[in-house]
Amino acid sequence: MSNAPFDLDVDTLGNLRPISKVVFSLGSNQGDSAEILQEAVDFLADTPDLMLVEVSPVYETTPWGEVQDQPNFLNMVVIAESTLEPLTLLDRAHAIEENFGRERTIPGGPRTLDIDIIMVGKRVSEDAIELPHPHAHERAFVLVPWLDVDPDGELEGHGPIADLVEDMDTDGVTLRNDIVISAATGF
Ligand code: PH2
Ligand code: MG
Ligand code: MG
Repeated sequence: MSNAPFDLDVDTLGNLRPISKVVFSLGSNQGDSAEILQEAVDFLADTPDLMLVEVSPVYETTPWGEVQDQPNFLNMVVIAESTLEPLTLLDRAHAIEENFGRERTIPGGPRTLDIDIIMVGKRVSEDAIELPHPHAHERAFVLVPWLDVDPDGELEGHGPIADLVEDMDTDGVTLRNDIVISAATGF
């Protein structure tokens, strides 16, 4: 995917807001995770002023971080174009999580659905959301599926995804091509 249209991260068209490339990471390790991911993608696709561009394959991934004693996750990445502000995108992500009964008990613990905003164009740290996501560059479960659908992609502040993946341990990240998530991409 070329980065060309997303370089237009300025308001050149009067009242129209700039279109940004948005990268979401989705994860689930509770409930029917494959079904939850499909429905989450549908909810993202139904969001006004947000158009899906790419939906990655699904990976089964071993738990990353402090909480190791929990089931494997299913993870995937969705790339979109949007004129929405990062905090509006975050509100929408939280609303979709809540629809699946997401509970915020153990940080980094098991969840029915997690939607993380990895990047919004070239935007950096906003009030209530750190951009790009502070851990994205070190998480194979984010970068491996992202690379699949955006081989020329770059993580703002960290460089090409391909280089980051090449230098990282991807052992715990396994393609699940038996799970197919579909999306009307609009293209
Ligand atoms: N999410 C976390 C913590 N650890 N590990 C994997 N494999 N996948 C996740 O989505 C994940 C995690 C916190 O959001
Ligand atoms: Mg997360
Ligand atoms: Mg989250």
